[in-house]
Amino acid sequence: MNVSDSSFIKACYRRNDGRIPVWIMRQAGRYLPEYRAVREKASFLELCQSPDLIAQVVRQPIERFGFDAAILFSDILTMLAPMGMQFEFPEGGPRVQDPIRRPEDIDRLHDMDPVSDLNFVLDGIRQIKKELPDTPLIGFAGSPFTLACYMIEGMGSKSFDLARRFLHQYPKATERLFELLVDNITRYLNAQITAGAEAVQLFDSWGGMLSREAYRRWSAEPIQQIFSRLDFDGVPRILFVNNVAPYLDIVRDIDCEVVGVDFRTDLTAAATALPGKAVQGNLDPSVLFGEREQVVTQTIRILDSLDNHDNLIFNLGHGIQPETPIASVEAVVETVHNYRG
Ligand code: 1CP
Repeated sequence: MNVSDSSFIKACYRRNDGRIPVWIMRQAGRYLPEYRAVREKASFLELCQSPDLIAQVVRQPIERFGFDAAILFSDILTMLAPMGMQFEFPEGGPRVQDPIRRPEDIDRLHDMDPVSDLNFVLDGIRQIKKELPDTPLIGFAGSPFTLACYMIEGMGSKSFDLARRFLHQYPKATERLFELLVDNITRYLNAQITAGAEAVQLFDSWGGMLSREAYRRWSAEPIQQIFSRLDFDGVPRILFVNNVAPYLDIVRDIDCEVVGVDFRTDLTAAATALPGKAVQGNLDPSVLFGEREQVVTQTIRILDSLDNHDNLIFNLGHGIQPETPIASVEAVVETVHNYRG
């Protein structure tokens, strides 16, 4: 089958008349016993650098659940190392060495070349396409603001106060940092497309913490710059915003095919506010810890809430959590696939 005729790609372009496609964010990961088995033999960073292991873990959830799209296995931080910023992944999330705290800290960052610096990612993409030729493959990167959050804060945070302060303390340095991020993210995504990614998703995981004014300047504008510079003909551009509700009118004006909607946001309201775009979402990942009947009911509630299903890609409203019961994921996929077509 041609990937462009898949339900996922057709839904991205709002012309799917068959079965509703479903995939889930973080679908290759710690809730899967077969992923944990790979991780017993390789650290997370080793896994991210091995094209064979990348392809192996990308295939795992596709083979187990029959998801309609695959996502590259990597991390949003992967591209920072060749830009001059090292990091580790101890238990409990990423740790960046020497985070940016002052404008001069930006001086040691530089451009990277995806083809020479991140060839293991591009080889991973080529390997996935060899092993999964018929399943659409989503490449990805973090949004400039989300990457800046980790670069400044140095680790995950509830509110990323240091990052949000930096924007106002050092506006000129922030501009310099974001220009560097926009250029490098754009080249990275274009290299992923050239290697075989058939869709791309930007994860704006933490933009949803910004004021509307700051969101416009430091999330929406740089994202628009990236999207406008992608070689995207036939490659749908997906923007996931965690907590998109306050910014729907701003996101409406971003030129992309699909908006990923978080679980706090009403999917009907999002679909109405985003004419001409497909929507992806938005089951609360914690629902999967409930009884099967509840999982099915909540899945159907989301499906029933939309009049038009030609432009829907079913997903969770954020990443799946590590202890999630496998049976709940099966229930979601079965319910979505049996809903129509
Ligand atoms: O121990 C392990 O195996 C590592 C856990 C893990 C995994 C499986 C991390 C560390 N990253 C990943 C893979 C990953 N990360 C993928 C590919 C897998 C897939 O989707 O199937 C993707 C797309 C990401 C993207 C990512 N990394 C985001 C954006 C998505 C989101 O959840 O909002 C973010 C914010 C990160 C940073 C990160 N990397 C890892 C963790 C635990 C985190 C979050 C840290 C925090 O809470 O701030």
